[in-house]
Amino acid sequence: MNTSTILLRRCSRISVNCLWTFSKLRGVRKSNITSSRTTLQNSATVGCMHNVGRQFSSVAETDSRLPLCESSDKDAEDVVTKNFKVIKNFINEEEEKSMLKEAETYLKRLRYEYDHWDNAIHGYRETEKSRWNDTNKAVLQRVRDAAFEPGVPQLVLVHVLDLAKDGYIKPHVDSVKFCGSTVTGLSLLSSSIMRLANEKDPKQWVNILLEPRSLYIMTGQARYDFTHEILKQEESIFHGKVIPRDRRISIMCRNEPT
Ligand SMILES: O=C(O)CCC(=O)C(=O)O
Repeated sequence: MNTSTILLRRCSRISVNCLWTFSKLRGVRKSNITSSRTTLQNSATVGCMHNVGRQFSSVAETDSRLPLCESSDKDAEDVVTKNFKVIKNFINEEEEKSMLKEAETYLKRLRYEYDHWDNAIHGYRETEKSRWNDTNKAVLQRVRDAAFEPGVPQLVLVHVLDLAKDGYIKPHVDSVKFCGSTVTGLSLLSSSIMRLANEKDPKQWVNILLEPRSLYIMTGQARYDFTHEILKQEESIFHGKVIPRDRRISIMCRNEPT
């Protein structure tokens, strides 16, 4: 798969005019993408806080859960907590460095792109990789084992997306033509906030804090019925606190479309 397939995945169900270059991934990139195994340790299945009119009320929190998300309302939160999982510290710092090093060998040859044709991502460069060194292969296998049930056909290529400090991803749903029910991603380098919003009613939203070295697993309704985006620096506020954005690299695996 080359750059053209990534873009097509990203083309929005809504914005139909996808060029046949570089973007199958992001199916619905709307202007204005899990089956989760619960047995993994250190997994913080989003414990959420409603944020209505800046009155925070704690919901579904237990001592072992961190408030990794905030939401507009309970309905949105219910859907997302069932279909979106964050596993903190899925990889250690050494593994992070190793993934970065290998991704960087290719990324450094690319320029960050702005004003992209589909207006979907701002300030990014990306690639898809099938060959990884043995250390990183083992990490990716752990990712796949955590996200996909045994036997689920998966896309062989791993998507590497490098967002600059001022980069951001607009709301979209990954194309159902090019991507199956589950999207899983390792976040490297910088924290960021992923916002999921109900496609039919964007007032229903959930913000999820993605910390470096964490893994998210998005599936089902969160993948199909909610758009996802990575908030830009100016909007990167979580529970009233600024989450500084810096360069962020995500390493994503997906399953094949059904
Ligand atoms: O960077 C991420 O974690 C999400 C990327 C994304 O939304 C996409 O490639 O469609």
